[in-house]
Amino acid sequence: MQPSPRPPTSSAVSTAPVTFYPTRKETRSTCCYCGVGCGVIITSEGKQIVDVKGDPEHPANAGRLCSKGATLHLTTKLDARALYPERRLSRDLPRDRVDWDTALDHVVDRFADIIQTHGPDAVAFYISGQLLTEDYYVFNKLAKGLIGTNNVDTNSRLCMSSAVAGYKATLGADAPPACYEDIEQTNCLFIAGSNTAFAHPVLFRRIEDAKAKNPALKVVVVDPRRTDTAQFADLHLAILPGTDVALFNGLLHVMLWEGLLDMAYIRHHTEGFEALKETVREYTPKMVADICGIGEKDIIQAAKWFGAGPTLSLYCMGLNQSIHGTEKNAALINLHLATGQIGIPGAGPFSLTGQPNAMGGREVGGMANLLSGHRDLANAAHRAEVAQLWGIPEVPAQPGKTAVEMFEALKTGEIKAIWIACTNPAHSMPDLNPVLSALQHAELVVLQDAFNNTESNAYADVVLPATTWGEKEGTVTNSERRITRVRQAVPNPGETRHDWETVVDFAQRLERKLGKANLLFQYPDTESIFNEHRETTRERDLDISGLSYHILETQGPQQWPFKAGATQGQARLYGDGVFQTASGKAQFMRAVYKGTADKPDARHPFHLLTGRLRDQWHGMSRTGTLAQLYQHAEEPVVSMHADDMQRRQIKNGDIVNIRNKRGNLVIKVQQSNEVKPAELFIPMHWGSQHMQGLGVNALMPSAFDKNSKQPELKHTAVNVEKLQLPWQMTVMRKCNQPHLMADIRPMLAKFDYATLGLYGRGDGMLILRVAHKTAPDASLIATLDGLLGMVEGAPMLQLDDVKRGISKRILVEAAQVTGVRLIGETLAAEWLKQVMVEGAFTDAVRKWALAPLAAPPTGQKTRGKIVCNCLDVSENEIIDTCQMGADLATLQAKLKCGTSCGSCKPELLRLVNQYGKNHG
Ligand SMILES: Nc1nc2c(c(=O)[nH]1)N[C@H]1C(S)=C(S)[C@@H](COP(=O)(O)OP(=O)(O)OC[C@H]3O[C@@H](n4cnc5c(=O)[nH]c(N)nc54)[C@H](O)[C@@H]3O)O[C@H]1N2
Ligand SMILES: Nc1nc2c(c(=O)[nH]1)N[C@H]1C(S)=C(S)[C@@H](COP(=O)(O)OP(=O)(O)OC[C@H]3O[C@@H](n4cnc5c(=O)[nH]c(N)nc54)[C@H](O)[C@@H]3O)O[C@H]1N2
Ligand code: SF4
Ligand SMILES: [Mo]
Repeated sequence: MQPSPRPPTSSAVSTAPVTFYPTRKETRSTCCYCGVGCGVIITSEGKQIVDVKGDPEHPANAGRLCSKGATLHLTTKLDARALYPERRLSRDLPRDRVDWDTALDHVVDRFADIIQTHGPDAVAFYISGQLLTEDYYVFNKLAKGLIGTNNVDTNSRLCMSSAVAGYKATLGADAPPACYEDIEQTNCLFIAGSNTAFAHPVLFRRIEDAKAKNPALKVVVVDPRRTDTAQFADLHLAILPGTDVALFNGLLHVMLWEGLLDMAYIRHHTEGFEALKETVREYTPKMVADICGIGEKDIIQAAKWFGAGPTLSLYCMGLNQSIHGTEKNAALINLHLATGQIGIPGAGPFSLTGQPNAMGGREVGGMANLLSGHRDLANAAHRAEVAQLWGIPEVPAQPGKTAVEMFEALKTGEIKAIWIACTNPAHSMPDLNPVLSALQHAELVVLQDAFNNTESNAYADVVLPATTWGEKEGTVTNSERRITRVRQAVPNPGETRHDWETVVDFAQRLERKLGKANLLFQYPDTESIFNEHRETTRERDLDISGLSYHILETQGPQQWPFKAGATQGQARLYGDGVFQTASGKAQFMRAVYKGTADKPDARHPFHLLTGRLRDQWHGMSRTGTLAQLYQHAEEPVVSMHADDMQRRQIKNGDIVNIRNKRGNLVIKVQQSNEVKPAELFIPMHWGSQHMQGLGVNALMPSAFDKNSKQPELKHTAVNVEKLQLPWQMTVMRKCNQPHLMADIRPMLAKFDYATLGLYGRGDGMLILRVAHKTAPDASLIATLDGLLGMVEGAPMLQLDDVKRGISKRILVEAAQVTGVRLIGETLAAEWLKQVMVEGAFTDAVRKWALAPLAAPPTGQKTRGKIVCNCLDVSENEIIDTCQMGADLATLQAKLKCGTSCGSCKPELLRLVNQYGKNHG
C-alpha cells in the first residue's frame, strides 16, 4: 500500500488530536514496539489507518521512526487478528466462536470453581510489558486485590527484572537515573550487552549524531558478537559470553590503580566501598583478560575512558538475561558510583527497556514480588499501604510465582488455570518442551491476544480478542521515565475489546459470583484508572501526583517524578547524591564472577547466543504479516564462523542439527564474521509459526538468577551436526489469498527441514523452503499444490523429469509469474524470486521452465538481502557501489539508501569499511 498524500501541517495545539477534513483524521500516539517510546502521528480514514509518521514534537524521537515504526500502518490488515471470542469445552474439541457473555461467564465459573476448591493460588496471570499502564494496573489489582493471589507475573521477568534488582540493590529504588539527552552530553558511551543499532534504532540515530558533533566522544561496546553496534565503536570488547562481571570488576581495579575514582563522592554518598575493594583486588587486567578472552591493553583503555567521563552506560539483555544478571547490573552501577558519574549531565547507568511499557509495568508493581508504586510485596508496611489504597483488608503476603516457576507449577498441577495476556509464552519462554507440556495439561488456558498467528494460540481453551496499536487508549512510560498518551485512532475491529475493559468486566462478574460487594472495579474509562494509579505513587520515588491526562494532553509527554505542584518532570535523578536507601547512601554491591549456567564441553563445544533482528519483533505476530520486513533477514539461520565451518566441512546454506539435552533445531548455516570461532548466534524470533521445530527456545536453559528470577535466555552450549537432506523443494506464491500462510503452516512439521516466510513489497509473496531425507508422500505434495492453486488446469508451465528427480511448475496469471514450485535442485530459486518480485513473465523464464535443467540462465545476478528497506536497496548494489570507491555520503546520494528512516546506516557504514576503496 502506498502512503496517502499528506494534508498540510496544522498550527493547532500540538498535543491534541487534530482533524483536517471529515474523512481523514490525525491522532497522536506512540509506537507499539520498543522502549525508546517514539511518538507517532497516525493518519486514518474512517475505520482504516492509512499512514504513520514520527511525531516531530515528541522528545524521544523528534519526528524520527525506525524501519519497524515507519511501517506500522502497513501491519493493520485484519487477516491475522483475533476478532471474536472463542471457547472449547474440552481439549479434544475445536474452539467455537461464542459471544462475550458466554466466554467471560465460562472463565468466571471455572476460576470461581478452582479458587473455591483449591484456593486462590491455584490460578495465575501471565501478562506483558506491552500492556498499557492502565491495563496492567487492573490486572494486578484483580489478582492481588480481588482474587487474593500474588500469582501475577509478566514477560518482563524474561526482560527487565535483573535491571530492577540491580537498581534496587545499589540505588535503593527502581529508577533509571539518566535521560536521552545525556547521549548528547557525554564523552564516553559505554554500551554493554545491547545491540542498540537493531534494538533501539532511533536512539542509535542520536548516538550517530552525537558522535558526528563531538569526535572526542568515545564509544565502547561490550558484546561477544561483532554486531553493527560493535562495529561502530571506538573499542569493541568481544568478551566471552557471561563474563561481564569479571570485566567490570577489572575496570574498577584499573581505575583504582590509576587514581580515576572520585573518593569524595564515595565518602559522602556511598557505603560498602572497602568491602568491594577487597573483591576487586584480585581482578587484575591479566586475570580479567584471561577470563574474558580480550587484551589487557583494551581493558586499561576502556577504564581510562570510563574514568575520564562523563560516562553514560547503556545496557540491555546481554546483562539482564543471565543467571547472575543482578550482579552484572550492580557491577556496572558500582563503576558509576565509584567515579561519581551519576546525577550529572552526560553520565549515569541507563538501563534501556525493551518493551514499550516495561517501565509502566514496574510502576504499577505488576509482578509476583512487587506492589503498586514501586512497593515490595515482602514489606508488610507496603502491603498495608496498598490494602488501604484499594480499600481491602489485606494483600496476601505469600510471594507469587515468577515466570519460570509459574509454568513449572502449571506442569505439576499446583496451578490449574492460567490467564495469558499480550505475550506468547509458547514461543518466548526458555526450555519450551516442558512449558508446552504444562500448557497442554493445564485445566484452563485463557488467552487474551490481538492476533491469532501465535504459538500459544493452539493451547487456548478461551480466546479473548483484544484491540491493539491504533485502537487503544491509555499511557506508556519509555526508558527515560517519560509518560506518553496512547490514543485510539480507529474503532475496535470485529468484536475486540480493550484489555482493561475485559479485565474490569471479568472482575465485576467474579465479584458477583464470589458474593463480594461490587466496589473494587468501578472504572468508566482509562483516565479513572490512571488517577487511582497516580494516588499509589504519592510520596514514592516515582511520585506523579502532579500529573494528569489533562497535562499530558496540553503539555505533551512528561518524565517522572512529577510531584503535585510541579510544572514539569525531572530529567535526571540523584543530582543531590541522596538515594532511596535507609541511610540515604548508595550501596556498593560485591559482585563475583560466576560464568554461565551451561558451559561448553566436549559433547557441546559451541556457545549458542540469542538476540534480535533489526526488522522483526519477538514472535512476529505483527511484523511477520508484512513481506517487506522479511527482506533484511529472510529466513532462520544460525551464524557460524568460517573456521568452524571448514573444520566440520559445512558450506554456506547447509542444513545442520543443533542439539543439547533439552531439544534440537534443524536450521540453515550462514557464514558470519560477527561471531567468533566456537560461537553461534540464532535470532529469537523464529518459532514454529515460521519453521519446523520450536525455534531456539527449545534449547535455552530455564536456570535463573536467584535474586531477580530472570532466566538465562542469552546463552547455552550445543553441538552441531551436518544433515544430509537431499530432497529439496522451494515454493513461492504471490500473496493474493489472505489465509494461505495459515493454511500451509501445519505442513511444516511434516518435513525434516522447513521454513515459511514472506518476501517482497506490497502484498509480497510467500516462500516455503523444504528439505527432507527422501521424497515425501505424493499426497502431501498434492495437498500443497491444491492450497497453492497450482493444479492441473491452472495456467502454468510444468515439467517433470522423474529420472533426474526434477519437477518445475510456474504459474502465470495476467502475464505475471505468480507462483513457482521447484522440486529437485532448487538452484534457480533466487533468480525466480527476483523474477516474481519484478513480475513479468519473460522468454528467459519460459525457456528455463521447459528445459530439464536446474541452474538459472547464465548472467543472472541476484540482489542479496535488502539493506535499506525504505528505499529497497540491496546489499549487492551497495557492495558494487562501495567497490567503486563510494563513502557513506556517496552511497546515500547515488542509491538513496539510508536517507529515510536511517535504520540501515550502521550497516552501510560497515559495508563501506569492508568493501570501500581504501579498505580493500
Ligand atoms: N528489532 C527489534 N528491536 C527490539 C525488540 C525486537 O524484538 N526487535 N525487542 C525489544 C525488547 S523486549 C528488548 S528486551 C530489547 C533487547 O535489546 P538488546 O538487549 O539490545 O538485544 P539482544 O539482541 O537481545 O541482545 C543484545 C546483545 O547481547 C549480546 N550478548 C549475549 N550474551 C552476552 C553477554 O554475556 N554479555 C554481553 N555483554 N553481551 C551479551 C548479544 O550478542 C546481543 O548482541 O530490544 C527491544 N527492541
Ligand atoms: N531465546 C530468547 N528468548 C527470549 C528473549 C531472548 O533474547 N532470547 N527475549 C525475551 C524478552 S526480553 C522478551 S520481552 C520476550 C518477548 O516475548 P513475548 O512477550 O512472547 O513476545 P511478543 O511476540 O511481543 O508477544 C506479545 C503478544 O501480544 C500480542 N499483542 C499485541 N498487541 C496486543 C494488545 O494490545 N493486547 C493484547 N492482549 N495482546 C497484544 C501479540 O500478538 C503477541 O502475541 O521474549 C523473551 N524470550
Ligand atoms: S525506535 Fe523504532 S521500534 Fe523503537 S519506538 Fe522508535 S520507531 Fe518504534
Ligand atoms: Mo524484552
